[in-house]
Amino acid sequence: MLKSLLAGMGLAVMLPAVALADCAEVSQGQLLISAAWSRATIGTARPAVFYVTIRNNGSTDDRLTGIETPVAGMPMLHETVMTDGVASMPHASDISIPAGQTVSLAPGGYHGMLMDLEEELKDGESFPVTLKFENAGPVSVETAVLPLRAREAACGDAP
Ligand SMILES: [Cu+2]
Repeated sequence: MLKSLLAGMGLAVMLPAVALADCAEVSQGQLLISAAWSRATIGTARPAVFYVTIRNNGSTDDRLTGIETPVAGMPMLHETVMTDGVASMPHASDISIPAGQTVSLAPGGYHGMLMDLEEELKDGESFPVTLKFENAGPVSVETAVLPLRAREAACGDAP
């Protein structure tokens, strides 16, 4: 919130570049998308992850119906489900973003799975992901690549 305030005042240049890359906020319609991040990969054989925080400030429910990115041939939405202590990741056809609520794609829950990776993701780099919303339409967000063992976005003030 502080960052968007500063950006609005034209003071964004005073913030460290790293913080901006990791914690870009994009608003479209009633949605605020923030803290998009992924993890570095070793080669391209295994899929990469995509995590993000979506805040719905409106009075109408929305729905995330898919994601697209130039770094992966088949990006998908997944859910993490525990059954008898065994985790599985079924495909999620869409993710509900209820009015007035914040939904996070995060480790252990809903997440993006970037299948058919086109390039290795390197720590410190970033890449664009387009989120497709039923009501708000497509929204692109710059996604920070964090180290292999990262467990959360590197921004302290994620909603
Ligand atoms: Cu998955």
